[in-house]
Amino acid sequence: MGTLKDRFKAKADTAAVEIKDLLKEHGTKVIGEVQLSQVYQGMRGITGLVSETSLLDSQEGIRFRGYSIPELQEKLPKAKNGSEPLPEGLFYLMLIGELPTEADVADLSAMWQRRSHVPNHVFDAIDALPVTAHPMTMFVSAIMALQTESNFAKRYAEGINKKDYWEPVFDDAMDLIARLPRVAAYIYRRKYKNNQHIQPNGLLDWAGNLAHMLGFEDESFKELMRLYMTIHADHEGGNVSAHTTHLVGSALSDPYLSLAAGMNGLAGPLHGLANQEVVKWIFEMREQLKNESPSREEIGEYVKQTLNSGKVVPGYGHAVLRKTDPRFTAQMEFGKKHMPNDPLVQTVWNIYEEVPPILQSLGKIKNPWPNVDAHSGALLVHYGMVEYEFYTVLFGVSRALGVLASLIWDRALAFPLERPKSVTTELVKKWLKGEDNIWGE
Ligand code: NMX
Ligand code: MLT
Repeated sequence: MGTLKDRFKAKADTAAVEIKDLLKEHGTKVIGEVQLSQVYQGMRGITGLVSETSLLDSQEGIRFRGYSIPELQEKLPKAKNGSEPLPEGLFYLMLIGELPTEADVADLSAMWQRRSHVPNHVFDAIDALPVTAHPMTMFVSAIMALQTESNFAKRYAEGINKKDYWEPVFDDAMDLIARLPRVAAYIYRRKYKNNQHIQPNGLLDWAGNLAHMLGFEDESFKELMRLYMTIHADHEGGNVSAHTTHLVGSALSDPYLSLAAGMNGLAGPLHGLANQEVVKWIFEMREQLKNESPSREEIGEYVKQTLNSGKVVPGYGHAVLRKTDPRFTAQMEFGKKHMPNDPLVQTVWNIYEEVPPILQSLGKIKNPWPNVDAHSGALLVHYGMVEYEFYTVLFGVSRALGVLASLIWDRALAFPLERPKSVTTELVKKWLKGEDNIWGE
């Protein structure tokens, strides 16, 4: 069967020929219309990207290479005595397009273990920041410090042939994924655990080892990390972190530069930072009400107060989804199994009852349902990880799986520099008066 790299190369070569033929025959087909408002409103609904690793349906939610989250939970290999999927398996699926065997997943775990060494200067770079710096600032700085290790940057400087770009990108992606858990755990232990670090355990799987290095030995926390790292990994290509990684990679910026850019996008409160915002918002509600278990009526009043002060309700709404996010549901199921009586988790479920009708009543919000971030923090708090500013780093470690698998595909398929056209309002006004023909009318 060959190495993972060989398997990927065979898949990519076949796909490249298929795409070439497809474009030769159908390349001039028109796939849609663009309205002026879409150009001003975040390009919603404009298809402009190809991303092979996953596809989002507004009603159904995410499918990774055709598999829904419950299907992944059923079909992907698990840890010994575990019941959640191993994220190694999801990465294999996203990269190769086929379900892995137990042996494929064990090989990937071993490969990431072998590549997991983090050079000292990366820890020095983190240490150079004040301990008060946000964990995402530390995370992005560490990824940038790791860039000294880029195979792609070295090979490009030596004059690599463009048909071989994918190969050092593959190696950089593997190295990065292997190293991120150590980096994340270092940030957590430095900032919150008095700089008391925990050495990796070479016998554990990638997510289990992350849990261990963070300092959580509870078996069900390890299971949570496996589920968490699986469900946050990818959300098709247009979300801010995936799109940014892809865009920056299209300039042939190496995977370290590209991922750091994507992670800067993930650090925004409308994207991945929403997970910290949710728990912060609930803690503030409990503080204001002096009540650990607010009633549904109290929650409703607090939601209205949030909206009246011109703020968003964190964890609710989505640019594409129009139903409850299946990633929320998967976490709710985990909560029901492992911690049904936890007061914070129950509050998250009460918020789920209370928020959608209120948002719906405003008439302008396209999706009143919860997204992935509405639930994740409460599960972490249950195990004692109360430091909510750290949560987006966990999201980032997981998101690296999807965006880096995609980046390998981008280079293997020789996708070009991304450079859409922009216009000025002045030009739009001229076009509307018939004084300019920019859109051919
Ligand atoms: N609370 C209050 N207002 C909202 C919310 C919300 N949760 N969601 C959307 N709106 C508002 C939005 O701000 C906009 O208002 P205005 O016309 O005054 O500018 C209006 O409703 C229409 O927005 P939509 O078209 O429904 O949503 P859009 O696609 O622009 O934005 C989000 C999507 C996700 C940015 C938005 O729903 C939001 O801000 N949600 C809260 C933050 C959040 O949970 N983000 C995490 C997303 C998932 N992730 O991990 O990335
Ligand atoms: C994500 O996981 O990237 C978010 O749900 C945002 C998105 O898909 O736009």
